[in-house]
Amino acid sequence: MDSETFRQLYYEMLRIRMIEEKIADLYLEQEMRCPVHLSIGQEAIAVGVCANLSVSDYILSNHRSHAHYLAKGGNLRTMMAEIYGKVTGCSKGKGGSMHLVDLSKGFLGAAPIVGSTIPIAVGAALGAVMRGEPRLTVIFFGDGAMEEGVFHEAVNFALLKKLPIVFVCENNLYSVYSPLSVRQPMGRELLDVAKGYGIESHQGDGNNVVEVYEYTEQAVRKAKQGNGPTFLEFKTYRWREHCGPNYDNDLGYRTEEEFLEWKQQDPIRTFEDRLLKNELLSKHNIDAMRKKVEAELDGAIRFAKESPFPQDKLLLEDIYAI
Ligand SMILES: Cc1ncc(C[n+]2csc(CCOP(=O)(O)OP(=O)(O)O)c2C)c(N)n1
Ligand SMILES: [Mg+2]
Repeated sequence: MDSETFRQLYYEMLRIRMIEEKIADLYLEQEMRCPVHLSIGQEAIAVGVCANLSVSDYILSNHRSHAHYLAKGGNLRTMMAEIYGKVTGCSKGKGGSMHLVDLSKGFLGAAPIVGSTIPIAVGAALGAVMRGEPRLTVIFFGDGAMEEGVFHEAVNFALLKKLPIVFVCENNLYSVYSPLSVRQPMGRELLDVAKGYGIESHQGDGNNVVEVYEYTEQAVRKAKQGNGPTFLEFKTYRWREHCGPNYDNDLGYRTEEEFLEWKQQDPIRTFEDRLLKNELLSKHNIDAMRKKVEAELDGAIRFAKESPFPQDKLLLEDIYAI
């Protein structure tokens, strides 16, 4: 990996972090009226995976989709407008945070019904093969989605048809307030569940962007050579509450110690330390990057706030059910 790629990975993670922190701050104004599920703490997975994809490749996501959308090149202005419910939003203001889409960048969509986008991604991969298109599909989902039956059907079918798809499980250890220990038999890793289907599977550190990048690189190469799907499980941790801008460790479903341990493994700060130490990045570079993101964010927020709401007569147009 060259130094420019290292800097780019850092920039993409920093950008996503700053955007989501801004969303969290602005959420308190109560002008964003949709739920928001933030990926703060989980940025390395979206960035490390998407850095291997081209614009024509497809990705699909779930309720926690801002990072995926942004890492795939989705338009920030239309994302912000969507979260504000404005007609200029990427779903014309009718979807909100959990229904982002940017077809021009291969972001086919996101939906909050847990597991629902997994078979759609498999269908997208099958469609690409049937049309003879060289593109690949990545599906992002959480550990909770592996408990939906549709995950199991989808993996089996993708393997059977040798589809060019990469299954990326972001294992942040929780489904809302339920830890894996109350949802999975003791000692069984999610990786083992996937392996049971015979799909090539790997488990990596989801807070290490380079590790994520490298596992994905192999999976993408394999899929593009026509050798079928791969399952990747990346362990990580969500810093904020399941849904919303706040911290919720006081609720008692997880301990402050656990949270602080994971915070020590901040994917951005640990990578920053590494790059600074190896002189691949300077404090000056970081300041410049921050300023660039702030300017971009200011423009996107102004655009979103100044845009109109959709008119009543548009209510029943462009409505799709998946
Ligand atoms: C089919 C279905 N069941 C339950 C829910 C409620 N729900 C929304 S998000 C979520 C947790 C999903 O956990 P996971 O897949 O691990 O993603 P994470 O939120 O941890 O990123 C649940 C249970 C839902 N949206 N859809
Ligand atoms: Mg989870």
